[in-house]
Amino acid sequence: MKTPICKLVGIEHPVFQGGMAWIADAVLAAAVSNAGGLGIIAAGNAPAEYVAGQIKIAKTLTDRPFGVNIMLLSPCAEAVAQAVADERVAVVTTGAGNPSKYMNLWTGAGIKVIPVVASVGQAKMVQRGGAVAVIAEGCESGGHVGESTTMALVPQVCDAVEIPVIAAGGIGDGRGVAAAFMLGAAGVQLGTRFLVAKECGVHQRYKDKIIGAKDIDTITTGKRLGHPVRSLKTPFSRDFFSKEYDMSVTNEALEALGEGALRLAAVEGDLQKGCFLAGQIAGLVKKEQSAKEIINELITEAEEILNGASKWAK
Ligand code: TUI
Repeated sequence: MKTPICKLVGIEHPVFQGGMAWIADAVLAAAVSNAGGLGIIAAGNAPAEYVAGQIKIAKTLTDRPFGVNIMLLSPCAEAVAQAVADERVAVVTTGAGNPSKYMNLWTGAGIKVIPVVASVGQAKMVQRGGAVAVIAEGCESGGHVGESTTMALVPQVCDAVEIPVIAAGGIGDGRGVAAAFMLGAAGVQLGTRFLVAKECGVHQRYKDKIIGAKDIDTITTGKRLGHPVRSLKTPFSRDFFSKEYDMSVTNEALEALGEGALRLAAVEGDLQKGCFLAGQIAGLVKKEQSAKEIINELITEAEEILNGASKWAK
């Protein structure tokens, strides 16, 4: 299955691994890239030195292209932006903000910039700024979410821009991949499915929570603070949710509640205080597999569906 994104980025299969803060490190990214997809190191809130170190490790683990995801709300975003330019990574993806002020720095370093967007307006803006492709992420995704679903967002973004569109949010198997192509996407990005990859070093309890999750086991919190985030229903997220609707709790207190919660989930596997970001597709993710097995399964399933897709049409 070859699409324009394969040639553009230099990958075998049109599958990106989502940049998951505290989770997607050099080992996972290299495993995905070695399996023919695009592995992505997540910068999250980490300092530039950490990100530069991970890039160097990834370069020892794979000869293939990989990317770095820059979380634009991070206090370290500026320094990380410079570090990826210095390291000349193949691809930069961005999330949770407007990447315009860094576009010239990255494109000048020969980096292919592929921002994550949650609306048509954002997609048009980053195309104007020099993005080579765009990731349209629906609110089925884990982590920071916009308003539109993948089903509604992807075809509208495809109509609005000339650059290739990668669909994200709610994709967990070959059916989702095939559906994304039907909406006009040239590729897909998956986070939750790769979180349970054998090469993913996240805490085992996090993987077990994903594998045990049902369809309705995620919740969005943080809308009051201006950045809604989807995570698994846990004591942490239920507590946050109730405090969010309690106006005697200040915004500062609410912000403080979330501090460190991603690390507690990903590194410590803290079932009480951790924030386990996950997409709505978690209910579909049933086992740990290698990155190669995941990608091969996605592609085989999608090809089979797409080849039989004319079954209902004349
Ligand atoms: O970024 C994500 N997912 C994330 S980021 C994250 S870490 C975090 N920590 C604390 C608070 C919030 C997040 C966990 N998961 N996905 C990509 C994404 N980007 N979804 C939506 C957007 C987005 C939002 C606003 C993209 C652009 C944008 O632009 C705003 C503007 O000013 O134009």
